[in-house]
Amino acid sequence: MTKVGVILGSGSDWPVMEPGWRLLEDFGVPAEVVVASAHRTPDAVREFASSARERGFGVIIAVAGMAAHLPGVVASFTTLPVVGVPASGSALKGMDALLSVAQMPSGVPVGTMAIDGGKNAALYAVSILAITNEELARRLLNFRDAQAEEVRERDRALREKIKKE
Ligand code: RP5
Repeated sequence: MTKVGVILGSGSDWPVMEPGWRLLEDFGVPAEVVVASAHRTPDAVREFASSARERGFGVIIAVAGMAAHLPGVVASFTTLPVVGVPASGSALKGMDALLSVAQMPSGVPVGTMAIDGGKNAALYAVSILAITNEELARRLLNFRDAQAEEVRERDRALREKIKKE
């Protein structure tokens, strides 16, 4: 199956991506994670991104905080879809990363997730792969059904609690 590549600007970004990583595991999507910084180890970023397509990746999730040039730099080295996740661990609480991920120059797009949106990034990656994978599309529908049932259950529980009070 086509793989998802996850690139973190720092090991400290892992908690942002961990829920998404678990989700990829639950969906049975093969994924690889690498820590590579656009500023501290730019050669590693270039190597990972420029060879990603030929190594079987179909989409790349790039997580970074602060200036967050990482998703843009990754996108400059590949034509695979790149999903950027701004991380909140800065004095500006991720607003800096959000703006720099979203404001890419025309011609080199990066899909921008919410601040700390690692789980949605994983779901988005799965939905990209599901375009050509019916089994994954079926799992996405099951996920939505389970999610809806959870909301209905909370609705029932809250109404029940209020009635008793
Ligand atoms: C960014 O700087 C990283 O993506 C991380 O979010 C932030 C802090 O990195 P560390 O100093 O924790 O390595 O480049």
